[in-house]
Amino acid sequence: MSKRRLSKHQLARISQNQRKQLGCDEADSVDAQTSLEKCNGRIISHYGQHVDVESLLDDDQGRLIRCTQRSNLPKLVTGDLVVWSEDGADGGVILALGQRRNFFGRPSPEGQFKAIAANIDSVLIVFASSPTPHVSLIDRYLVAIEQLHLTAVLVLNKLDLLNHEELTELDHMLSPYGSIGYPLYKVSAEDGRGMPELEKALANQTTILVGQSGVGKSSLLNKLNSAKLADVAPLSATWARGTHTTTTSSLYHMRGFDLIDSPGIREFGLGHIDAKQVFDGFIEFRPFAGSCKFRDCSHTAEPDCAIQAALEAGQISIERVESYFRILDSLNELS
Ligand SMILES: Nc1nc2c(ncn2[C@@H]2O[C@H](COP(=O)(O)OP(=O)(O)OP(=O)(O)O)[C@@H](O)[C@H]2O)c(=O)[nH]1
Ligand SMILES: [Mg+2]
Ligand SMILES: [Zn+2]
Repeated sequence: MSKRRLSKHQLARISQNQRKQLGCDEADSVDAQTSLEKCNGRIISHYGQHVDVESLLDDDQGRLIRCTQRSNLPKLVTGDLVVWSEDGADGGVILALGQRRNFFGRPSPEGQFKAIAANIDSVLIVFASSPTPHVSLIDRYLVAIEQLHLTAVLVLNKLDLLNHEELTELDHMLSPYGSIGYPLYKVSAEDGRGMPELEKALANQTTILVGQSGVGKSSLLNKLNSAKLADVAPLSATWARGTHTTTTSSLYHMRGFDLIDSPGIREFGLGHIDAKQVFDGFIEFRPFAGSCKFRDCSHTAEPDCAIQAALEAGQISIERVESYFRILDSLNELS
């Protein structure tokens, strides 16, 4: 945070100049997303009423400014490009939101979609042997990621904790994902195993780390950096669950890539997604879409079902088909 002390008069002048330079006068409509050339900052962290913005101005690159936002703007998230200006009191105010290339998010408990991060290239789904991984959670993430046209990468962390038998069991659980074509990295944030390969995959990208609390998202972030960046805490002894240590999504500049650490979740709802989108989210099913005898085939007991035929032919896995039906059932429970 800047400790520069400027007089109110100086700050007002700078602010006025910035607005002129950015072609953003007071009367501009800030409801619409502004073109990216006008943006002079990026949100790197979000704290309730405030956001931390890093300056993208040539003579001010990287300076952090704590900003409030104009009330007519939508909810801003980490990674958003914005137009900001000094507020006359050592902080700033966000005037406009730059066009979002994309975003990642999930529904709030009330079922409304809530963006978590914007302008990202890929989503790293992190899981580990403890807390226990669930195929249905991975598949829910994949459906949401596919629906948003983002790239998914799977990361099995805490490899150092696994004996041969446990690793074989997890390999079995993960084998369908490799066949479908999702990249999978097996790593340890503890002893560094697999980290160079993972780091290579992150080059020149902005990636968000997601997953259950306690799987080691912040530990991976720290391991990929030479100094500690984010707090890490042990799992609760009673439940072997994470303790929700990270409470806000924050963007970090790493060596040749950006990472966004996000708060761990307990479950990932798909309240914002319909049955067709669930089907499309199982990308290996897509070649068979529209090939069933009946247009409204439920892929359960109808004759000449292309999904059942693909399953019998070993083209899709039973685990994924079961997971698909479990997710559909959970949508029906919600409605
Ligand atoms: N043995 C082992 N422990 C790990 C590894 N990665 C993380 N841990 C431990 O797992 C616990 C949770 O790690 P965090 O990095 O805080 O997990 P997180 O996913 O960021 O959790 P939230 O911020 O709550 O979402 C800590 O005690 C870490 O030291 C690993 O590769 N091996
Ligand atoms: Mg964390
Ligand atoms: Zn069918």
